Amino acid sequence: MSAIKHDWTREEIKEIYELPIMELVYRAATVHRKFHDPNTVQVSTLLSIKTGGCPEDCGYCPQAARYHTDVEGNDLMSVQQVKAQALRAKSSGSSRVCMGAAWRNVKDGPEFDQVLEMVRTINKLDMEVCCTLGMITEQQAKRLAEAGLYAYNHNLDTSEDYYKEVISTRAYQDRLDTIDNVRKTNVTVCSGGIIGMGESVDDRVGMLVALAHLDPQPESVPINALVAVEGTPMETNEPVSIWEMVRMVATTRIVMPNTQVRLSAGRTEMSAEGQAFCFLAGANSIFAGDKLLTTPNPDINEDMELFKSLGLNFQKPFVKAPQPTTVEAEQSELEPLGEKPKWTRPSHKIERNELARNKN
Ligand code: SAM
Ligand code: DTB
Ligand code: SF4
Repeated sequence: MSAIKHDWTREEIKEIYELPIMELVYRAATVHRKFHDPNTVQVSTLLSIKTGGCPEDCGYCPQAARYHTDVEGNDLMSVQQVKAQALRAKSSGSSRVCMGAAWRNVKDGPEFDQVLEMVRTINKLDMEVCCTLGMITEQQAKRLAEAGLYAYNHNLDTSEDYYKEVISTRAYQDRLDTIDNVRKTNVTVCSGGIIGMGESVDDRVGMLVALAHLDPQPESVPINALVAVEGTPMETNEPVSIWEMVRMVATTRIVMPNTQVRLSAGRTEMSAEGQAFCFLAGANSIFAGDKLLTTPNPDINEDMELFKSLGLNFQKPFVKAPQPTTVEAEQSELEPLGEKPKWTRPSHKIERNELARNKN
């Protein structure tokens, strides 16, 4: 149906990733211009609607309860609090609100019903709504779609091989299955990963192969630089250099030409020039707001200044896909099935995760 290439090989992607930077950026910028307006950037505001206390062992994450970080666990935010934050985000130019919950997976019940109400509320503000709530079943994806969800974020994070060295409480296939469940609805897919976790270039390439082979490819691909948080197993990881970020962004742009490549975590460590290089290399969206989920992000005035200096425009909502309609809870035809999905729990030992857990 589409002319998008999906059958990228590891060799082809690695060859692109390792091009001299000037050649790489030129090629990426050329693809970028064919598929997108290079002066427009989509802005999402992140909102941590349920922070901390997560049962998973993701080695990068400050919200995993087992590690000794300063993150304080909170209960699920109220719909009114979320609405107020969404209005603030809208007034500062955001076209999308992305709500994150420190959950392993979604469970049917009052908390999920409250999230569905948040989705309805934000969609009615004419903003795109994204959720990142962990693993979801097909029925849960359908209920989110019915409420008016625009996008679901679920990252592959890294290659299938390296994933086993980062997380032991779930498997790569669970990530792919959740993305597949989202694909059974009209909700768009946001899936990307993190660099700087100690992975090799081959792992970065492996992740891009997995994402590029999805058909359709994700509408949005976040590229995060690890935020090394004290107390997590990756607390002492070396920061990634701006050139690694540029390479990753440019390669993503070339192999997924139609997607919005999101310059995600790690922007506080980048200069304005570094970020401009990433936009030139094909990044065309960012997360805005003083905070990501629990870690700092450039403040909105800084981003406004950056957009002004670079002559960038804010992308309006619903230019890439139409606004979903919201079905009210009382009119819903979808029952919670009360499923007990069999998400995997490989439970192999990851030494650095164990060390961080047992540290006092
Ligand atoms: N609990 C849900 C899940 O894991 O799918 C949703 C929230 S989770 C925090 C969303 C994503 O944030 C992760 O998949 C990971 O890519 C990113 N992330 C988490 N901690 C990070 C860190 N320290 N640095 C960079 N990215 C991070
Ligand atoms: C994504 O890829 N990055 C965002 C969003 N999706 C949910 C989250 C980044 C989190 C960084 C660590 C933190 O602030 O807790
Ligand atoms: Fe939990 Fe998500 Fe953090 Fe993993 S990334 S520990 S699932 S909040």
